[in-house]
Amino acid sequence: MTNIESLYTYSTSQYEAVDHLLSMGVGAHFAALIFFILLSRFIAPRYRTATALSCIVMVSAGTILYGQSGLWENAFTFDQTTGLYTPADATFSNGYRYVNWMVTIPCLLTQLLIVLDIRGNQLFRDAGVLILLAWGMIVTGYVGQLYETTDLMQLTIWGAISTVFFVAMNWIVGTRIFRTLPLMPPTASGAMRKVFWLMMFAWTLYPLAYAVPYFAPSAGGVVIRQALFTVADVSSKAVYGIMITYIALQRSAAEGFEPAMQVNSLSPQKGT
Ligand code: RET
Repeated sequence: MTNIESLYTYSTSQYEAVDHLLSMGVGAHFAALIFFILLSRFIAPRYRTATALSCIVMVSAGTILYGQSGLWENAFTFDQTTGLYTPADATFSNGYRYVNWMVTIPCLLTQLLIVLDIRGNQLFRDAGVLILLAWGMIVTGYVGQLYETTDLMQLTIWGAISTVFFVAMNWIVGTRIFRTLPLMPPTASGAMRKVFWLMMFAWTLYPLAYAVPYFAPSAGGVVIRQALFTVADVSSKAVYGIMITYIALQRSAAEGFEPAMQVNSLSPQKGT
């Protein structure tokens, strides 16, 4: 057993709260996927990759959350005599999330650089450095969470190393955003500033969820942890993607992009 989730018994409301949070996460990501697909034709090709990356993130995160809810349902059985959900043979693990971030975080970082209009070699270099820092953060965090039920010292050490990567990554993200703001159309720069603060808020919820075994090693703590994960997921991926797409739309409009007109065969053509 590697995660504290598998240690406790849950009241029906605690068990259901987690189950419902995970299902809500699945729904939010697939709903946002439709939104991104529908809006992509209104975005100039120069920025469209940003929205396409959101589609990848939605499918990847939505799928992992679907897996998490199945895992949760299999990991506990209802005990008629006590009225509680007790651990079954299968164990629940948050580790799948960490591995999934290896895919989603590079997409989130790259789409940011694209709407900042960082291009060519600069895009390659910035994305490369950010992705390596993100992977360093994830791998060390993944190793740390393996110890959360056995050795809190290891959890601390790996968490601290992971945080060094996290801070370095945020520093670069912040400098890129604030350096580019004056060059952006005014309609987009306000939203970009909000994107920065949304990232700082949402991304910080993940280390808080990691630290739950310190401050609330209990069934209630597990509910708090899964709630933190869900708020973090919906805001760092779906809401963030909507804001990135909004910026891409504003930049497209500012550069005079118009989506191809629909031909309506029933209305009379001009000049006839
Ligand atoms: C870990 C380990 C403890 C220290 C820190 C962490 C940071 C995790 C972050 C995750 C972000 C995930 C996102 C996923 C999107 O799909 C690894 C929990 C600092 C920042 C944005």
